Amino acid sequence: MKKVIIGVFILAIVITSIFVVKNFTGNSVKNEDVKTFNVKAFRFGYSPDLIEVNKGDKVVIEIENTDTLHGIRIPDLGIKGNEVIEFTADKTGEFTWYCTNMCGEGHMQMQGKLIVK
Ligand SMILES: [Cu+2]
Repeated sequence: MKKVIIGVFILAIVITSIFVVKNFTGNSVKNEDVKTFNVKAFRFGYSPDLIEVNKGDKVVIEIENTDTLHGIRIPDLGIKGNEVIEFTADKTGEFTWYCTNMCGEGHMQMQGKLIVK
């Protein structure tokens, strides 16, 4: 019986420690540089169609589909989304983005550019 009580006690300490470590890590993530952009998507383009961030930035792009569903996909980074994309810019370069959803005859020409410096 004593062993069971000690076991439960140790388990409680371990679980508490995990929560403390998790919260600590969560707080440090909030201190990172988060860059949020609002991009309007329309037939057949984006506004803005050029976004610049720094390497290491956490990037959030909110996509405002103004007429029909468009979205953004950045094949070189393996990212896509219809309403929002979130990622950490861990690679420098210029990355072209495209429309995610077939939206009409100009769909293939819809693009924008992400520059990571
Ligand atoms: Cu499209």
